[in-house]
Amino acid sequence: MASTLLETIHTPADVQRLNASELAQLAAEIRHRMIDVVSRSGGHLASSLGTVELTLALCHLFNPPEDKIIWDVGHQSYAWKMLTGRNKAMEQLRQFNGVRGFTAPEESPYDAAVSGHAGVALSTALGFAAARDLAKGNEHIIAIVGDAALTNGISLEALNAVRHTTERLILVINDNGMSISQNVGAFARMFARKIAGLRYNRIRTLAEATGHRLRLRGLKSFYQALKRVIKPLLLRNRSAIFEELGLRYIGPIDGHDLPALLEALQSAADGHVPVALHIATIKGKGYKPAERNPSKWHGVSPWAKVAEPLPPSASPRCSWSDAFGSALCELAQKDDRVVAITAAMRDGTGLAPFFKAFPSRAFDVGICEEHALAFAAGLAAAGYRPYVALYSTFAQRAVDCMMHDICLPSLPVTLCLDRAGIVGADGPTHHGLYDIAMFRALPDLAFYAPASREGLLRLLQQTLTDTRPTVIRYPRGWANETLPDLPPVPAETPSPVILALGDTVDWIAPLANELQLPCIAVEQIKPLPECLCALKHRPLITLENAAAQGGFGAAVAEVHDAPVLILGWGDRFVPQGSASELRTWGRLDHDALRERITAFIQGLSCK
Ligand SMILES: Cc1ncc(C[n+]2csc(CCOP(=O)(O)OP(=O)(O)O)c2C)c(N)n1
Repeated sequence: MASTLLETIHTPADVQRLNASELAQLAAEIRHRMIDVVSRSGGHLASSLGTVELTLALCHLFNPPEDKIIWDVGHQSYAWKMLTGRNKAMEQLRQFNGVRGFTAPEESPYDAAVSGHAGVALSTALGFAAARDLAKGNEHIIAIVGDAALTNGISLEALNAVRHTTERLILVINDNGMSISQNVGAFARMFARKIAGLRYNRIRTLAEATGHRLRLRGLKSFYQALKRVIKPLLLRNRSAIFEELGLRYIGPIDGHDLPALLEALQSAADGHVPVALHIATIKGKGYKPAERNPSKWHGVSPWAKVAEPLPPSASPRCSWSDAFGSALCELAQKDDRVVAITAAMRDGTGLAPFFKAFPSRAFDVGICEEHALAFAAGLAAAGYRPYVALYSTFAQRAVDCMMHDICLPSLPVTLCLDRAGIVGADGPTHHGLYDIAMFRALPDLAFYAPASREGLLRLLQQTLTDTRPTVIRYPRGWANETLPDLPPVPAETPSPVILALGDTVDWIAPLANELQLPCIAVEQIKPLPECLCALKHRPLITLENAAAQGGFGAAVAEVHDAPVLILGWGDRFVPQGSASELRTWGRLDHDALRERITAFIQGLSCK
């Protein structure tokens, strides 16, 4: 027997049968369940709390999976997952073999597109719309894009293309005024006037209602005058921009007012022009701590299990991001050419202290990774030393800017790649595994992977005197202060040598010591480390927290004369899970490494 209404919902058709009060009850149950699940699994809570009514309205009015609902980033899709057959499975949210924290077509036919990286939903929706139009189909195509994701270059390219691609598409702009932290830029300023817009809409509704009630003859013309004079003042250029782009603008609508949402979506669905439906929502809606501090509650670790505060550790550890942020502050203190750039990730990349200490030399460009690098090129050409901090996975967007705008003119820009390597529960869209393969082909680039906090500081220091473009990659998690002890390379025997790149020195140190295999912690990808010359005829074992194909080991094998065993992430997308689950899955845990290395060494002696 189902004890909640939510437990009786298996598909959107079940939502369609509910009346207004049942829908309100369901909204409350969804929020309750979401908070409960995330308290145990961790995840993106605040954004998903803000889209509960929108999700209910979409399920109530439309018929997915025939109608395509495409979520940008997808971190706001928890209610969607609950209403499309995955409520029970949410118990395993973000866990190994469990429900993904973003939409994933391989998980459910209701997830029309993969998501995780911002800015692509409108383009994908346009593709679905073009396909529908070609097939003379009738289904609805709806993209839901956050106010921050809307400012991404790909979103803007898609906006430019809407009108000449299709006549029927709904773009829902989910405007909560927030990226992960405060949204930035001209769009954010324009949207900030939504409050005024909401007020206008309330005055209009009141005027209409009063007119009906009193049957005042003059009120119609009063209302028209109100519309002529006040509406442009309050909404100013916001609706004009969308209408110039060929989309009918509806809004702003209170995104937590279900009847208003249903009416606006129905009106958007009935039209024969593309619609931009602008809704105002509250990030964290319904959970006071998240409403008060939506940035902190954007992505959270599980908190239910932590009954008491953890005891203070003897040696407080420092994350790679914090190590980077404080090192850059030191550099900026000494050298006023140093400037920092983030693409909407000032907290995640450890740059928050830099923004505080050097506000005029810190730039948040929004979710615009390509712009971040091309912008850095301009600053560098003008004599500054820009440090651009991006997550490895999001930097994939900007490879061309690195090649065309930075490496070709050889500008002293340092690209600092955080979360380089596996990231855990965020899964395949967020693992930073491809940067070595993508960037190492670029001529004139210096490319490093520090193995300790001390290494990161030294390499950052070095970039101040080096004039080459540089990439520095480091993983998610805690940074070692210094290197672990490793068996040295004996000069007299030609035994195989392990080259452990960056953070993998921690993975291999116990095994290298156990097998007494010589091991070198390598911090340099390009140019290749000088130690390779001395190891010329020795078999090598390379290890990297990156895709093996095209990575560091592949670079070594390209030039090395003796056999090379390349150990890294194999040629398949890595799922979500804890670091240890994933290392077992990828045959990179202690036992698998022992097996693979032993087999390699045995193979050598057979030759
Ligand atoms: C290309 C890219 N860069 C950065 C991120 C990291 N990121 C995840 S969510 C987010 C903010 C999204 O804000 P918005 O689009 O307004 O959606 P909301 O969370 O407010 O619903 C950012 C910057 C990303 N997912 N993709």
